[in-house]
Amino acid sequence: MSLEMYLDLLSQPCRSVYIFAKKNNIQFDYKKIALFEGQQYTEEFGKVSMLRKVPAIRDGDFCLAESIAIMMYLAEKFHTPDHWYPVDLKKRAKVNEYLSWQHSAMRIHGSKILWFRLLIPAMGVEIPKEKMDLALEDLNESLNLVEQNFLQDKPFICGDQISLADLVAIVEIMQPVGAGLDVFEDRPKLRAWKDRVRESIGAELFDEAHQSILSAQEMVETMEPGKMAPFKPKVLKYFL
Ligand SMILES: N[C@@H](CCC(=O)N[C@@H](CS)C(=O)NCC(=O)O)C(=O)O
Repeated sequence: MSLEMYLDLLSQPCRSVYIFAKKNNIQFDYKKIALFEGQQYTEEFGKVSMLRKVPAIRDGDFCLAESIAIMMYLAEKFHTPDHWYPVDLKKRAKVNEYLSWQHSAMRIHGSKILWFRLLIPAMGVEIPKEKMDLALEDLNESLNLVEQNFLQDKPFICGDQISLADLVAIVEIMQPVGAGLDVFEDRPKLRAWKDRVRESIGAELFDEAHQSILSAQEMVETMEPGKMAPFKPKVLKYFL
């Protein structure tokens, strides 16, 4: 049975897994789980992901959730080039350092901007200015840390070559871009790194994977009224 990947490319962890698999020529069956259609709640998907979140994979009778765990599994199973997830103890530890940090920092703050600027207003709720200001402050702090502490003056976060740290970082940073925020404005170093990462991944694959997030504003504008209503209580409880 072939490797199945359950994804919605609006989701940042899904884009990381998708790009990683495609870039490394890992063959898989793409199973779209449309989050705004509520497909994560189907009985069938519950058999793949006990967490009912994407990304998730099924490899034969083995199911796995969590993007980072999935990419580590794929890196080891398919022996992807060493620079992605180096075998060297200290190099791997530096990749792990970013991957451990991002969950509660870059990922959450980048994603919050997409919800605050685009998706929550589409539910008919305006975000109070002070909450938006705080969210932008958190985002900027995380961007500063990526730029000044993780990247420093190196071409990539862990040295001369792209690793899982850069891949995960860039897809997180693209999330607020989907809400129309140019996070690269006044950040030439970050922009140059983004261009290097895009080139290393391949511009075509990078752009294809980001197509749905970069058209998120259009998606919201053309959405049927009430489409987001079922998600509203959960989303507001989580974010506000
Ligand atoms: N830490 C997880 C996060 C997974 C996650 O939160 N996925 C979201 C999309 S970004 C999801 O499936 N949400 C569906 C829901 O909560 O109903 C990972 O890195 O894979």
